[in-house]
Amino acid sequence: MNRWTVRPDGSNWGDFGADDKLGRMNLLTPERRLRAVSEVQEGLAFSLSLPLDYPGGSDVSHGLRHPPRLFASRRGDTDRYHAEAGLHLPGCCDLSCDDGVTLYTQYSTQWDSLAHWGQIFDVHGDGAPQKVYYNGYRAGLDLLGPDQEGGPHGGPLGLEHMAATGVQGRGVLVNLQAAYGEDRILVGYDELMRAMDVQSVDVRTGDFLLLYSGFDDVLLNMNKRPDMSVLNRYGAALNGSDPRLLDWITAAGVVALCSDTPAVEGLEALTAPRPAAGRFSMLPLHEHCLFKLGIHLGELWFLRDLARWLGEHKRNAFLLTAPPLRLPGAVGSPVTPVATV
Ligand code: UVW
Repeated sequence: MNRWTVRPDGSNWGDFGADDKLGRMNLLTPERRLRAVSEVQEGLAFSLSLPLDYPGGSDVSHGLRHPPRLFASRRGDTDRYHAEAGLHLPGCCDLSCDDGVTLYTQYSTQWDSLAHWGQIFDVHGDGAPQKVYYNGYRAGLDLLGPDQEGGPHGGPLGLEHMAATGVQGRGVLVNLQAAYGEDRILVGYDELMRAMDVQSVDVRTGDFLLLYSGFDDVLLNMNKRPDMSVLNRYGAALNGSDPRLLDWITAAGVVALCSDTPAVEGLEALTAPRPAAGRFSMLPLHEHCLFKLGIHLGELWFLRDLARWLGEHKRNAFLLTAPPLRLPGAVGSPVTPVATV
C-alpha cells in the first residue's frame, strides 16, 4: 500500500520519486555544481563552523542538548591512553593518543535532517491521522524510535544519504545584519526581498541560501556562557508565519536554508498563545522546509568572516561544500561547511 494518497498542501512529496530520501538536494546536478565552481575567483576558503563546544551550557537548546565530552579510548582497564597524553607502545619509541566523544548532533553548527521535523497528518484522508515525515515516511515503521529494535534510527531520512551526495553547490549569502541591524526583527517576504534587492543577491534554483544575522559573533563573545536575555532579543530571524515568505521559498528552488541562529526562523511561536482550533505548527518554517519540501536546515553556522569578506568585496555568491557526517540513522549532524570564494 502507498504510504500516502493525500499529500500536505504545498508539499512536493513524490515529485522526486515515491521513495525519495533527499528532497531538494536532488537539484544539485553536475551542471549546477560547475556553475558553483565558477564562483571561485580568489581561492580563499572560509570555515563556517563554530567550535563545537559552543554555544556552551544547554540554555540555547532549552535544556535538550549538552556540550560534547571527549574521552580516551582504552582496551580494558590497563590502557592508560591520555593519562599522560600518550600511551607508550611497548617495544618501540612511539606514543599514541586515541579518543572518542559523546556528542549531541544538533548542539552546535549542524544540519537538521528531514527526520528532524514531522507531523501528525491524515495521509489517506480516512480520518485516521498518522505520524509522518517528508514523503510520507512513517514514525515507528520507516523511522525507528529509541525503544524499538534498531532504534533510534532516521531510516530513509537518516543523514548518511545526504552525506553520500557530497553536498556541494552554489551558496548565496544575504546579510540581514547589514540590512536590519542588531535589534530583534522577524524577516518576512518584504524584508527579505528588500535586503536581497539592496545587496543585489541573485538566488537561483539549486542554491544554498545563507542568512547572516550577527548572532554567531554575539554568541562567541559570551565565551560559552550564553546570556539568553540578550540572545532572545538579538537580531534577525526568518518569520515562518509569513505565507508569502513560504511561497517564495517554494518558488525559489533553494536546496537548503542556513543561518547563524539556532533555528533559522524566530522561535517566538514557541511561547505564543495557541489557537483554540485548527492545525497549528509551532515552527512553521520547519514544517514547510523539512516536512513538506525536503529542504534541509543548517543552524548555528559561523558566518561572520564570510559575510564581512563578501560585503567588502561586493559579492554574495561562492562555492559551498557542507557534507554532514555519514553516520547511519542520524537525525542531525555536526558540519564543518567550507565556503570558497
Ligand atoms: C528545535 O527543536 C527547535 O530544533 P532546531 O535545532 O531545528 O532549532
